[in-house]
Order: sequence, then structure tokens, then C-alpha cells
Amino acid sequence: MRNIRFVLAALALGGLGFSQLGSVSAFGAYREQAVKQFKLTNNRIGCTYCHVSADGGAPWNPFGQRLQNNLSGDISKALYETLAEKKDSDGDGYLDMLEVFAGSLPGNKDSAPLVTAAALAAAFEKAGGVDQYKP
Ligand SMILES: [Ca+2]
Repeated sequence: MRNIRFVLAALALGGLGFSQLGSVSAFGAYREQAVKQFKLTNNRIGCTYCHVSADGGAPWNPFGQRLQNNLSGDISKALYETLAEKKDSDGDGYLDMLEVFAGSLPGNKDSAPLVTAAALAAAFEKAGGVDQYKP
């Protein structure tokens, strides 16, 4: 009987953990794809990469809004198309694709690369340009 209680408690805890994981990964799938496709590390791409709040949800920052406009089902395609538009969503003087390359936030004007846009663009083109982010 004691073992059964233990198993039931473990299942309940496991089930709780599983459902929490499920809800996180439902929203985290886009983030995971962006990390992979943009060749970023997890600590460089939090929810504020696209959302205003660190907890995600509405509203979205200017880059997230542009991404949403391109989202018609396939997140990998939308991520690429958003960069291929060659826009500066946050207006900080760096195109979104250059900010992704440099690791700064394309939707936050207070986050910008530390090198000039011209120097960054040269390094970006040498690395393969926007095509390096094709799905
Ligand atoms: Ca920025």
C-alpha cells in the first residue's frame, strides 16, 4: 500500500511537471526554432526577442510584430522572410538581419551591435548574408 501511494504521488508530480512542460513548449517552439535558425544560444534569445514582456504574450515588440505579419503557419519561413525584408524594426540604425548576426535585439532600440553598421554588414556578407538564415 505504501508503495502504491508513492507511485501515485510520483505519477501526480510527473503529470504536473509534464503538463507544465507541455504549456511551456507550446509557446517555446517558436523560440527554439529561432535559436536554431538564427544560430543563437538560449541565453541570447529570451521572450523579449519578439515580445515586450520577459514572460511573453501580448504585446509584441516591433520585430515581433513584423514576424507576426509574415507568419502564416510556417515559423521557419516567417523567420527567414522577416530578415530578408531588410528592415530596421526598432529604428536603431541596424537592419534586423545584422542584429541577429551580431546577437543584439532586433526589436529593442536600446540593444545594438557595438561595431559600425558598415563593418557589420561586410562581416555579415562574408559569412553568407541573409541566406545563412534560410530554413
Ligand atoms: Ca536593436
